[in-house]
Amino acid sequence: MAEPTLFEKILAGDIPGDLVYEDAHCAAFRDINPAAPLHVLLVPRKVIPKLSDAGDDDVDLLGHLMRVAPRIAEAEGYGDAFRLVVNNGAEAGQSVFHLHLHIIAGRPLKWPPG
Ligand code: IU
Repeated sequence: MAEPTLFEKILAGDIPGDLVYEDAHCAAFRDINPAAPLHVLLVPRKVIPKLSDAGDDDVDLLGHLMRVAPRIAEAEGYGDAFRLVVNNGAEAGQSVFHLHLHIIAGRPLKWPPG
């Protein structure tokens, strides 16, 4: 068995996390180092290290995440303006290798991102 990822431990309650959403397929918790007034990480329970590792079998799961993310933003009061970010790979800024969507909102968001 592989060592559980940090996010598996948070989802399992083994490490404290501020959960805002959970269902059978994914869960979301507040980022420990928020980049905006709303900064939630939406994480599939299935460990896919990064988006480019997802396979055709994961299409339903990925679609589910894209359906859940706006609902979380809405529930948090930011349904009209939020940003989703997936960092894929260390050079793109990924530091935790368990696929996650950043849901960011609550301040003006510049384009292009840095
Ligand atoms: P990244 O896309 O892999 O870089 O995002 C990882 C995020 O996980 C990052 O925004 C961290 O602040 C966040 N995080 C966390 O919420 N709790 C933790 O214990 C650790 C990182 I370590």
